[in-house]
Amino acid sequence: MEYAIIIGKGHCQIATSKMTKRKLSVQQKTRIAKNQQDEFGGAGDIDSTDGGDWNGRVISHYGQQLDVEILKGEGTGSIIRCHQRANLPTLVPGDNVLWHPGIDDLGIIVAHGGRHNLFGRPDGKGQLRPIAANLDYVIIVFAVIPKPFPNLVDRYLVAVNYLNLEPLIILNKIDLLVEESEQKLDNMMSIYEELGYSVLQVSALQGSGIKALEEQLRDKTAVLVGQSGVGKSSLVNCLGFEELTSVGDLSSSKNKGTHNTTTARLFHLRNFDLIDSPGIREFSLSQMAATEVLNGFIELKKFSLQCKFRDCRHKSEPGCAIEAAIKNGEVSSERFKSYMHILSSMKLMD
Ligand SMILES: Nc1nc2c(ncn2[C@@H]2O[C@H](COP(=O)(O)OP(=O)(O)OP(=O)(O)O)[C@@H](O)[C@H]2O)c(=O)[nH]1
Ligand SMILES: [Mg+2]
Ligand SMILES: [Zn+2]
Repeated sequence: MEYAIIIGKGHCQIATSKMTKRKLSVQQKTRIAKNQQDEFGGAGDIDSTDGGDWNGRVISHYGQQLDVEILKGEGTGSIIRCHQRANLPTLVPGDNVLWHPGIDDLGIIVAHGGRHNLFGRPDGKGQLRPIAANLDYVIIVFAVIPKPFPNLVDRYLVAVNYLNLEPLIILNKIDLLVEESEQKLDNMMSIYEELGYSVLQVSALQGSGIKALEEQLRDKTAVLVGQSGVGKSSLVNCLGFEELTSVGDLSSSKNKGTHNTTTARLFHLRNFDLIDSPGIREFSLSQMAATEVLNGFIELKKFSLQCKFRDCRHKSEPGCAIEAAIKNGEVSSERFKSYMHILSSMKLMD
């Protein structure tokens, strides 16, 4: 099954950065754009700006067009629809840009600011398909329902580690916990906690755990990722002052998400920014090397350095430190199985 992310279904509304309903007239947009151009002396043919002199931030990308928040001058805080110059890379929420007016009432993005980092997923050719940029955290969300898959969390952790990003793991919908699921999920959470990851349990519906999440996110920018239906958009609504985005019901037959969110979007919330993203079916790590997968399993990596043979495959070879660590309880056998599962799905195992 392929990882599914659908980009394209957009709306053409100009809204303020807080996503209230303030609309700009075409004349206002043109005037703002003209002033922006004067301020930057016409952007010419620049395609990358590292000096911090950008005047916009990408909020969302819809097919050929982008919503850009105006960061300087008249209209600051409003959002203008823009095209981007063809020579620029794919731009995503969180990207800083330099834009100026086009011939119609749309802006043109002529340059992008250097990125501190980028989260994305590998496409079929092993290229990173970007989702969000300039992040402090990647928030990996899973829920009591739909059924959580620890292997999916592990795949995200591998990707996050590979991209040098900071993960935050969230279990949502704890209001739906019953004794059996509670035991199972407690075990799962404690594995990640013991590895040193930040793990939070919340209910976007009832608000429990939300204060701790807010504390963790203060002054940060984070992207929400995870299966469809786990409550990413619900978390955005719960952490904002008003309903900012739509949520979708789970399918009644299978209790799975219905891929409600179709494009990533940045929201300014209380004192932090959250980027909502479309839910996924499967996170493929195609084309990643076996060592890069191992690096993302931090405890396995650590013990692998102590294996007797440098090329140990951790499959009953003599002196395998991972096997020993599983036996004496220092490494969770679930995590090891998950690692092997990823390798076999990537056909990296013989
Ligand atoms: N009981 C309960 N339901 C929740 C909670 N959070 C979200 N939901 C419900 O879960 C369903 C899916 O929520 P969404 O916020 O649309 O999920 P999503 O992760 O954004 O899904 P996609 O946009 O499809 O990726 C909705 O019916 C929400 O009302 C929660 O804390 N508790
Ligand atoms: Mg959503
Ligand atoms: Zn070994």
